[in-house]
Amino acid sequence: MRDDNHQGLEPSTNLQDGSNLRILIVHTRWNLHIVQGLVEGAKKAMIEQHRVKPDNVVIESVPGAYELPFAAKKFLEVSQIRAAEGANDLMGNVNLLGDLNLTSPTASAKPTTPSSTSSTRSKQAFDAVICIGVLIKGSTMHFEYICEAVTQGIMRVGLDSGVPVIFGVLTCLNEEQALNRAGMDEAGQGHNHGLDWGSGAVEMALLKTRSF
Ligand code: RBF
Repeated sequence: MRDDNHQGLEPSTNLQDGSNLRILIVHTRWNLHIVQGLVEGAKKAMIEQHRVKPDNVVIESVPGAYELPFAAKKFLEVSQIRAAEGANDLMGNVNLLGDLNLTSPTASAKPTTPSSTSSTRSKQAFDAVICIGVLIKGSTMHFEYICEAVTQGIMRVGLDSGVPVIFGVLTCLNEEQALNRAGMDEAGQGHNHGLDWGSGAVEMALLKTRSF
C-alpha cells in the first residue's frame, strides 16, 4: 500500500479523449469548503487533460453524502429520458418533461433559460457520474453507517445502470486528513484526489466504446 499523500493513480499511457463525453458531478454541501476543491480538481482534469467540453460538465448538489446515490440515480435517469425524448422529437413527438433548473453552489454562474425548448437543450445522456463528498468521523457511529451505505449505494447505481459512477467520497478521521486529500493542506504536501476522479470518469466512460 502506498503512502496516502502520493497520487495513487498512474496516468494512462494513451490520451483518454473526452471531447464527446457528457459527465455529471454530484457533490455534497456538507464540508463544502473541501468539497469545492475536489470538484474543481475533477473539472480541471476532465477539461484540461481530457478535452471534455466545459458545457458538458454538469454540476448538481445534494445535502450530504447519504443522498449521493439517490441523486446520481435520478439525474442519470432524467438525462436518459431526455436523450430518448430528443430522439422522439426528431420524429415529431412532444417533450413530456419540464425543464430541471437545479442550481449548485459550485456550478458556473451561467444563467439558466427556463423557456429553453427541447431543441436548445443538450440531448446526450450522461456518460459517467462522479459522486463527490467528504465524510469526517465524529464521536458516534454515524460515520460508519453513512460510509457503508454510500459506498454500497454508489456501486449499486453504477452496476444497475451500466453507467460508470465514480466513488469520490473521502472518508476521513479528521478535517486535516480531508484537506490533505483535497490538496488544500497548509504544508502543500497533499494531493487533490478530485483530479484522479475526473480522469477516472473519462477512462471509464470510454470503456463503453472500446472494442476487444
Ligand atoms: N454528510 C456528509 O456528507 N459528511 C459528513 O461528515 C456528515 N456527517 C454527519 C454527521 C451526523 C451526526 C449526521 C446526522 C449527518 C451527517 N451527514 C454528513 C449528513 C448525511 O450524509 C445526510 O445528509 C443526513 O443524514 C440526511 O439524510
